[in-house]
Amino acid sequence: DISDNEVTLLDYGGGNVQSIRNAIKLMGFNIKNVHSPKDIESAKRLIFPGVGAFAAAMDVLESRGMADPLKDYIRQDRPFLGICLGLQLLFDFSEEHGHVEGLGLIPGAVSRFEATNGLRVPHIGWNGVKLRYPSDLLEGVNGRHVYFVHSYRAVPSEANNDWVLATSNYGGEFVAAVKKGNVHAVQFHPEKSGVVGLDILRRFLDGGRSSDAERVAHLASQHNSHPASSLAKRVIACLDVRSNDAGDLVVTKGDQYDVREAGDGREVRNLGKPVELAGQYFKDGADEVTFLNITGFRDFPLGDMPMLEVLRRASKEVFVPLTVGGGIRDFTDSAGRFYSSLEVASEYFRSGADKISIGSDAVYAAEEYLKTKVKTGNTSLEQISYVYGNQAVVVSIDPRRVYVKSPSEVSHKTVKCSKPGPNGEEYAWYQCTVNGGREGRPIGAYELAQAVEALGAGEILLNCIDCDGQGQGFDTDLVELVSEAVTIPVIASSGAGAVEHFSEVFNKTGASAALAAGIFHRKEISIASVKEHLVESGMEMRLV
Ligand code: 1PR
Repeated sequence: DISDNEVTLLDYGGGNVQSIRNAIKLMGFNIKNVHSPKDIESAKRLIFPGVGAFAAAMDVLESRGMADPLKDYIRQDRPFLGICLGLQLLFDFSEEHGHVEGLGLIPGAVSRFEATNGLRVPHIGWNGVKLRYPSDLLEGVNGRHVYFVHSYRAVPSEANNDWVLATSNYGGEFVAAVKKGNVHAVQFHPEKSGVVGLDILRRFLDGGRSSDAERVAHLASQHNSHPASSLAKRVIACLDVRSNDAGDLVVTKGDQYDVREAGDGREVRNLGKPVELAGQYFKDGADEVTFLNITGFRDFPLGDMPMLEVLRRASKEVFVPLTVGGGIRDFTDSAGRFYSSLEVASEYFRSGADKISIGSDAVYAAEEYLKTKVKTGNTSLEQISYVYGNQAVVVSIDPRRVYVKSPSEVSHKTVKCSKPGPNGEEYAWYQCTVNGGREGRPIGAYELAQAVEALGAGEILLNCIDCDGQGQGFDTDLVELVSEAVTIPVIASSGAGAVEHFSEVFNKTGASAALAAGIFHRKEISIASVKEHLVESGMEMRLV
């Protein structure tokens, strides 16, 4: 039977589904794409990875005549796995963009998480799942962490009781998985939930057809259980990538953003190969991996094919979320061809990124927005967020500390410093920079964070030039300042040198994640030891 290792994928072109493709291929399955309603009718197994906005997805399904065949397929109780929006669309309606009708197979509404009482929205990260009754497909996730990224969710009710298989908690109980017969759908991303998630796909795909599938089954059965009942803090490994002087793409690491060795040659520091390191960090238990193409501001990334190749290869072995940044902006090449920032981002997504990160261009967008108070919809940030959803758009901030004697000296929001400045200054503001810290701009980190949230950022990657590579700890003054400015999640970055720095930043600030580079590259501290320390400090972490 030729369809024995074939799965039909309903990809309506709404966004970044490369990860699910990679995960399916890892299981030894071939993908048959849905081009017409007939492909749904003839499917043997159907995976529906919904991405993007609810209304846009329903529009596409209806305009291509796919909504009815999809409903029929599900009503006939044929093997189906919906993911994320692929779960939400089964419900009656969504409140995303007003009131939009869904497929109406499951009673209930899909509504937004409320960003009250410190709840950060989108809900991004590893949360625990609780099964209501045993299930072959999802047995392995019960009481474990899986990866979620969404702002809307369905809630369990009397009316949909017979569908709800599993729930999670984020400011209240929400639907994590539904099931009826052979029809399953999950709110989380199995393809980005490490071995636990891959094992769900393997089970859906008849146990898989590859040695990788066997390995997944083996590893999944070995997982010992740790308490998983809420959103875990994330530990992120970051790889700053650029070409060295010989033209090879290497992982480098700066000292306050200077990535060249001291001494005469001043070579670019080389800490390893990007794909190899990313694969290692995945195995070591990194909750996410971030690539920053740090010379992207001057070398156009679509001209930089090696970087895209790195991404393609890394995304075939890293089954936790991959974020990629650097060089996302409009660009005209030497032949006069114009590339929009959306095209650059789309190429990153196609190559395997789950989230993209914008640095310099977001600073210009924020400055303009604060000046005019008008959202033009034309900035890279707004356009990418509109098409891919704000949960896929990270803004990376590169601020530098500027001490002042009194807050009244500047119009930017200041903090009272934990440690006074060199001349006894008690306050500081954080000046945003562009082009890898080379140029300071007249905007503070607090103001920038608020502006980019308004323009559609779903998360903030908060670096600090003063702390970068120093190993003296995160700048908790800065992290708390920015955490207070926004309701989207904040990733603290720069300065990790000891496991205690991670507990410090989580205890003193509202950070949802902490990112480090140098200590992991130099193998001074393992990701596992960071997590063990955090568990001992009483925090819920995803352990592998
Ligand atoms: O402006 O959109 O092209 O994006 C450029 C991206 O590259 C930005 O995200 C910017 O932060 C990054 N970048 C540019 N230059 C550098 C540099 O180091 N010279 N790297 C750079 C940023 C900071 C972190 C680092 C942490 C943790 N590096 O990514 O990984 O500070 O380091 P540590 O744990 O060793 O202290 P655009």
